Amino acid sequence: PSPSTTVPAHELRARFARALSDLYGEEVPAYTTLVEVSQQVNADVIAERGSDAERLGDLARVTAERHGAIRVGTPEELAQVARVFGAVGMYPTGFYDLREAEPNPVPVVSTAFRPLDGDELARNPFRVFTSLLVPEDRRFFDAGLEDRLRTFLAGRRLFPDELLELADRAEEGGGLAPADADRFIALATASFALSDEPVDRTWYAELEEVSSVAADIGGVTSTHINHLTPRVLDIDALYARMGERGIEMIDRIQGPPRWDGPDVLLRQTSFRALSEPRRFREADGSVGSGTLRVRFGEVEARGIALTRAGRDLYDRALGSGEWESLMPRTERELLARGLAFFRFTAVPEKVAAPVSDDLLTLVDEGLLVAEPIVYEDFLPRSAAGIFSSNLTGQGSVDASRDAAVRDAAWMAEVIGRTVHDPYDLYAAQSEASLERAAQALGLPEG
Ligand code: OOG
Ligand code: NI
Repeated sequence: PSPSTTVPAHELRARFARALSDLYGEEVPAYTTLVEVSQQVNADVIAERGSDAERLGDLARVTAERHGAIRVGTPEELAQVARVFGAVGMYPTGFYDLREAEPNPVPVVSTAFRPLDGDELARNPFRVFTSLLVPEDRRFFDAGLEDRLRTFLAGRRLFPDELLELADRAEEGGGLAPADADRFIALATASFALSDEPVDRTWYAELEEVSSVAADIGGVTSTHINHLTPRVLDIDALYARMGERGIEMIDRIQGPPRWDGPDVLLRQTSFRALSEPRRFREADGSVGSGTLRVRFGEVEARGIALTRAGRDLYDRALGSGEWESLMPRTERELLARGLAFFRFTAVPEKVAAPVSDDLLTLVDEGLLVAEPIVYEDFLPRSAAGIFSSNLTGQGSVDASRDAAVRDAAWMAEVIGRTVHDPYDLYAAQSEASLERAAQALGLPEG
């Protein structure tokens, strides 16, 4: 196709996000309530606080913003997911080992597929938290169950060949011709719909004994989006309003506490998974009906991205319960102590010789404006909390048995793609802005 008729990756991504949101709204009506209440809260916050409320993302972006979550069973399936998301400009970023999460270990390792750079995020910030089952982890599964899981998973196909071929073509060409784009969106969206294929009741129940996440992944023949999360500017207000609407939320907001200092990282909460009718294959071969509770709605508020040092401090502050006394109360202190990431712009009108070579002095003198870079990723402890608050049982874990070593390098190897390091992405964004600003101020390199 000629470039002018190509639907570019960012437009495919925006359409894909909208199509999934429409689908999930039909499947889980409480999600639609969540989106409505989020939009009301956002409008109220802007009315009250003005453009200051948009410091971490303008209203257009925040309104369109969603993250979803899916769960798959094998590295091959994860590699296919990577092709589908690659077509819409979403790439694996970050590695989360939820098997290590205390007090709620989950037998998965995860990454998030998301746009990498600021311009792409601004166009459409869709991201999908994607978890991969680890059946070889002996703390959860014995060798016999691992074998049967592998056989079951090897026999299913999550994505039709036509979808994967279109995905590859889109990623190679940076987009698709309009008719192919329509087909791609339809096939991709359908792949994440809840299937009405009967669930084998005995098999599902056996897996549920070990972990209900294992059952949701390995007990059915397809994958499905299990929540979709709008972004909100005041999550405490949202939490209260959902309660007023009669929707039962989990008992807390995950992540940092509410306070009057800077918003950092990510705060999340969710409503409990709803009971949904599903068809079951019974032991005698007949098909009956029943319900499963796996899909839920979640909402999040995003804050500034922390550096590694900032993240260490965050973990200590949260773990010790000394949040108020350990965390800096101002963005300026976060910057001064190198705890958070900022984007810099120059104000050349303010230049008066001599120009300092100290970053903080430049900011204090108004020659540089420092704006927070928003956190685009996830938090393993919150993720495990979100998983577990929606599980039916606690499952069984034998901590004395062998874990399989899994890390970002392993994941990159099995999917044949780079797993991007979030810290590197934020640092690159910050450094690039600083270089441009330094040039505009006529400062020497470095
Ligand atoms: C993923 C849970 C984690 C988040 O926002 O931290 C998550 C899942 O339930 O599959 O989505
Ligand atoms: Ni989530």
